[in-house]
Amino acid sequence: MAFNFISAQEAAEHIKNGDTLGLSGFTAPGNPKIILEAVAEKAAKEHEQGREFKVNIFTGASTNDHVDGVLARNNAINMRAPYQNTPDLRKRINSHDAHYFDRHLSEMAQEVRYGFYGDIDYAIIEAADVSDSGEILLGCGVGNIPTYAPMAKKIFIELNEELPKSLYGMHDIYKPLDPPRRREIPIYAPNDRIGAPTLKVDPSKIVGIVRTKAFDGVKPFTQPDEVSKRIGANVVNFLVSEYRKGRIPKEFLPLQSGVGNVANAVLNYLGEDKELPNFMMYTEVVQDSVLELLRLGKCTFASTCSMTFSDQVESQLFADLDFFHDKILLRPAEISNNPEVIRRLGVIAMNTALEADIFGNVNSTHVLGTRMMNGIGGSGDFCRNSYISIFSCPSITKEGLISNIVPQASHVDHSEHSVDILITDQGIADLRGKDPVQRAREIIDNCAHPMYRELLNDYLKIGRGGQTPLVTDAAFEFHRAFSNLGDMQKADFSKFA
Ligand code: 0RQ
Repeated sequence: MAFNFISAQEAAEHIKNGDTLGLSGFTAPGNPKIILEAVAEKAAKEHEQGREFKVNIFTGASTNDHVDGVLARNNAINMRAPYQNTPDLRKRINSHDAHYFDRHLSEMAQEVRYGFYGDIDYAIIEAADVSDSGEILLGCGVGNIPTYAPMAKKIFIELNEELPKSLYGMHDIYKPLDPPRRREIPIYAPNDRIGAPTLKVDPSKIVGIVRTKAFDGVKPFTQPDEVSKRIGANVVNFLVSEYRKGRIPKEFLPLQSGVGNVANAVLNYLGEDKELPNFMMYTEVVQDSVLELLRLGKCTFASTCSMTFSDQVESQLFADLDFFHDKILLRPAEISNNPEVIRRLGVIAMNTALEADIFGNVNSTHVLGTRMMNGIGGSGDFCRNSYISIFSCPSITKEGLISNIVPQASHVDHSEHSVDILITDQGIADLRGKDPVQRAREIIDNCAHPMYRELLNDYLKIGRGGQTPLVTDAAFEFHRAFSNLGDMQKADFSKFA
């Protein structure tokens, strides 16, 4: 079939106010890069004319400035799911200009298929290659496109000439059957391949192909700071101690690691450790440190939804693709984050918290309980179903004006029932097998910053009984002190005694 090669502006002309767009990719990689910029330009022109223009955007996870950034600056997003991390969109979400619903990443595709969120008008897909019969070789992130593309009424492709065609074979495209006919997902080891190397779409739905040469634009990591290093060392010490006690099998277990500097620091420390055996990853994103671990053989295989490498590290990958080709497999989000598979494989989950409370509840999403930061992402998929669930965060933020350990989390994403281990720069709290008061002592003694320990103990002392000694009027005293006085150290529990 002969396809139409068109410009991004021509593609944008098709897209109307209120359309729902399903995009390929997961974090920056695999996202379309130029059509959404043209849609944002169109929105700006429509707004100048006094006309409404907003679209609904469904993705695999966060995107990049080419998508969420530019659309948000032009106030062109109505509904958005399931995850984002762009400052401009964050502002729109918190002012209700954009209606964001934050979903577990493993669930988004099936919920779209179940019809919960309406139709998909256009799928927009970044591709390394496309055949006449509609076989699409995807880029470095998959996300939910195996669901969005077949459901979409029409498809645009961004053919990215920077993506090597030798990516062929690194994708594993598989879509589960829906209830009541769903069968098991037949992954019994992280490197089991169950699907196809390409995404097959109906070629007659492809309205046009836009050529691009854009990189993902992922920034390299800065050197980990002292706090990240201490957290990283504590995570590795914990894993070594569990391994020595025989609580992790001899051949080790697959690891999942969230995003960010702390996660990168943890993986760097794992690379240096001589005691732990080589390991595999069953995760949703691999960052720069993982490429080095694969090169060294410390990590022997990574199943992921996205290769979230900085542009520099991505170039190294492409230059040495023969070596890495059989060591990384890119899967759809509902498979990379699949609860059934995570539970079966015994994945050790390592994610980051914004704050945790003394009873073990974790807030990953809402600053001071109200302002959306990013979203739950895959942290819930992994934490709830993992073999061991580890959350880490610094003990204090903003030079100590904020304690990341609080009497009561101001928003709960991961409850005390799903959080096994809490780690800060101060140390490790093992919450397994402990009741709420025992957990509180463990967290205050081992994870809270010394400058906040007394205040947290003051809160425990005013408890009026019950298994969880929550004091309703005092539970948010830390947050009140920060909001009203700019410093959680100004919390005062004497008035509640
Ligand atoms: O603010 O930007 O003004 O400096 O929050 O904090 O310490 O840089 O944290 O970048 O590692 O992100 C939980 C958000 C952590 C992330 C979260 C302020 C702090 C700073 C950021 P500034 P840090 P990180 C895999 C799994 C959920 C999704 C997930 C996340 C800013 O890890 O989105 O896990 N997780 N996905 O100063 C007020 C507090 C604060 C606070 C930090 N207690 N109160 N502000 N900050 N703690 C990936 C995917 O799912 C795709």
